[in-house]
Amino acid sequence: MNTCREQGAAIITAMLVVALAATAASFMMWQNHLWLRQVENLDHQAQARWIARTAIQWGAAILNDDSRDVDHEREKWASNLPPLPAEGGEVTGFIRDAQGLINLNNLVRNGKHSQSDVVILTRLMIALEINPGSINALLDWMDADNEVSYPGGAEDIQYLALEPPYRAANRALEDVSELYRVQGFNRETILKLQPYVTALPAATTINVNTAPAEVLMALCSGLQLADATTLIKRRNSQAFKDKAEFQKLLPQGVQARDEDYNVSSQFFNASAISRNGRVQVAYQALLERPAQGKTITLWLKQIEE
Ligand SMILES: [Ca+2]
Ligand SMILES: [Ca+2]
Repeated sequence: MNTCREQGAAIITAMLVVALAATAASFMMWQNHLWLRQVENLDHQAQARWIARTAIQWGAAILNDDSRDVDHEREKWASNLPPLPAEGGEVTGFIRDAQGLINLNNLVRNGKHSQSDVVILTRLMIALEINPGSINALLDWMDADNEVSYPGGAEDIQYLALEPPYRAANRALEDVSELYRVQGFNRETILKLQPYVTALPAATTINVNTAPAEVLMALCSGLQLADATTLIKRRNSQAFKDKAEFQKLLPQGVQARDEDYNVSSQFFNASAISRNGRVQVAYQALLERPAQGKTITLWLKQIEE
């Protein structure tokens, strides 16, 4: 009996050992497979990043070759890059004129509030049905001093009372998303504003060859939507070649301040999306094309998807 029991135990032990060995082997295979996939993903990610960055550099090269006197949406830089095969994946991208938008950093010039830019942003906010009262808080956020502009302004004293407390930036905006920290702006107003505003590292003019109707209406006092649409139709068939031509086409009584607009641009936003294997990456960049010399990348960031 004892021998039979011992034999049975030995068989069960042997079966257990075999089962354990099989489990260990399949675990090791699974780990190997996982490791290989991770290596492959990292490789695809590196490739996709490199290709997206190259596409943005390619965009900068197109801007270098473009005529700088006039910039409009029928030029080569403005056409979307169709999905192109690249290193086993594909890449696509586009460039948009950053000066078709209202530059919020124009509001404070040389440390001082710029009333003409306040007027432009006020017109935009009223058209978008946003209370323009929060503009004073934005001026305070960017101006160098700590004196509150009334009404609606806010400096350290207001922000330090919040939980968690923080201070006013007292410098130009780095990104439009910074508005979330400015008193009076909320998600709803920022989402409404975002298609029409930008934050550029220098004071800029609005390019009337690329600005949407809402921005043209904010730029020109008395311009109605129908007039803005007519101007856009005209520039779609023939871009405004200079400021005098744009001025001449404005309806009677409508005015734009000469210092506030132009027909060309210096700042552009470039985007590239690249796919490689299972990986997709997206990059955004701000490009500056000076009056002379090559286009430079002011910042480049990977966008989380
Ligand atoms: Ca051009
Ligand atoms: Ca301030």
